[in-house]
Amino acid sequence: MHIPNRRKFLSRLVAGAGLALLAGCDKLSHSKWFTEVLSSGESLSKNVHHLMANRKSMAQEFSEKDLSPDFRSNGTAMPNSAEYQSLANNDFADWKLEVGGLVEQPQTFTLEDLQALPSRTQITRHDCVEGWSAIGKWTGVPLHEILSHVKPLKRARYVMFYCADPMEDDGTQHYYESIDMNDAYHPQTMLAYQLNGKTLPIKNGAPIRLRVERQLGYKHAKYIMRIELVDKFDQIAGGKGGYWEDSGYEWYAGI
Ligand SMILES: Nc1nc2c(c(=O)[nH]1)N[C@H]1C(S)=C(S)[C@@H](COP(=O)(O)O)O[C@H]1N2
Ligand SMILES: [Mo]
Repeated sequence: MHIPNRRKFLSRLVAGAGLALLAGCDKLSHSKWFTEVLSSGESLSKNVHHLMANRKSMAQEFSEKDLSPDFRSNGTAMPNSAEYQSLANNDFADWKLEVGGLVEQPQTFTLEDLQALPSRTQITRHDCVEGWSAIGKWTGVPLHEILSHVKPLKRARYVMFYCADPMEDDGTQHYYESIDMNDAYHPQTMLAYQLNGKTLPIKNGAPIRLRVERQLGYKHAKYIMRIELVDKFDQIAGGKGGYWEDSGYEWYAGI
């Protein structure tokens, strides 16, 4: 059988990509040409294609008419912390987001800084494991914009989000979450500062909350105070990468 060169090239490329992917290498999936090769669908082994397509796929987006009349709050509705409440009393003018860890250029961003960066708006469905869903319109700064400013080191594998709300009365354990670099660079992953065209309400995570659309509700960290890039999280808090994960929820809550 005659196999054109391009086909040969592609099948070798894809075989390699499959291995890289299984080895946890995210580099290829961030490159534009690779995504284009993938979407050509040419010569792809079914398994690799399935795996990659799922990890690159967009969550469904809806239209204004689908919006839920009220986007309910779940979990914390007002962080029980003096620091947070004084920031809130001043409309978060003094709030600063620290982004550090395994990056070349740690940086802090004010809310104004974040709002000055390119923004994105999307209407998506939020699914909570407690059995409710809501459709909301989110506006925010794509996380990849932030990452392009701080420049993650090659060994960074996860993005940690540390939140303002204490989860125990003694104030030691705060809500936190983590995602991998694949979700971090996904076009729909954002730090949202608006819900349904208005300033994000406190009950939904002001001043910013994560939207990571292909994942269940508990991954969408609200009240984010600090972001840290790490290569592992087994030494952080309960070691499972998130507040609910530490008590048994799946770390990977996506498709
Ligand atoms: N900081 C923080 N983030 C959080 C939570 C929380 O209690 N604290 N609850 C999570 C859960 S279980 C869900 S379903 C969503 C709820 O978001 P909402 O309050 O905007 O509905 O936020 C998630 N992020
Ligand atoms: Mo949830």
